[in-house]
Amino acid sequence: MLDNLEKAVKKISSFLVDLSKTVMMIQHVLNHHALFPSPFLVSKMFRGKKDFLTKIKAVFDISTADANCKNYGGYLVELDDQEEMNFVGSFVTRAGGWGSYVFTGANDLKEENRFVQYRSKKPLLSAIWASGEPNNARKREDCVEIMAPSEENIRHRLNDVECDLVSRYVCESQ
Ligand SMILES: [Ca+2]
Ligand SMILES: [Ca+2]
Repeated sequence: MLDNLEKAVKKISSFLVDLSKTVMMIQHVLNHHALFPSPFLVSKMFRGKKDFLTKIKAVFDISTADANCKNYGGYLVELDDQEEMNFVGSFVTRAGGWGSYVFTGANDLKEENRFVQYRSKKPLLSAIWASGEPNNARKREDCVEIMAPSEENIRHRLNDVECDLVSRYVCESQ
């Protein structure tokens, strides 16, 4: 009786493995099919990876955004240093993406003022904040945008902002 049950469980789990492989294959085909154009613009290579910028602006939702990145083989961008910020910033400029907020994977949703990356949970090591940031304005700023250089900040900088703003976001490939 138990033996049979064990066999049945084994059969079902191997079936599930096959099924998830099939689903992944279908997902891959759909992602690369001309009928379903990619929602992202793709950068050149940087440190062996590419960055993707969403083509359209929409209300940001960090878990949905990261899941969309995952569908295309990536995760919400983790800006580790100024050089990477400059690369992503120039890519956004070339893509004409500054008409809205441009979100990264950094956030302090779990614990106020402890900024970590969404996927890796790594703390922001060299968080390069804009002057006066992060300021958690109105006590509601738990997500992080990259900003274009300005008079105040001569290089690309980070700023904490509210999470549900109309925005674009950037993914980086695995
Ligand atoms: Ca905050
Ligand atoms: Ca802020």
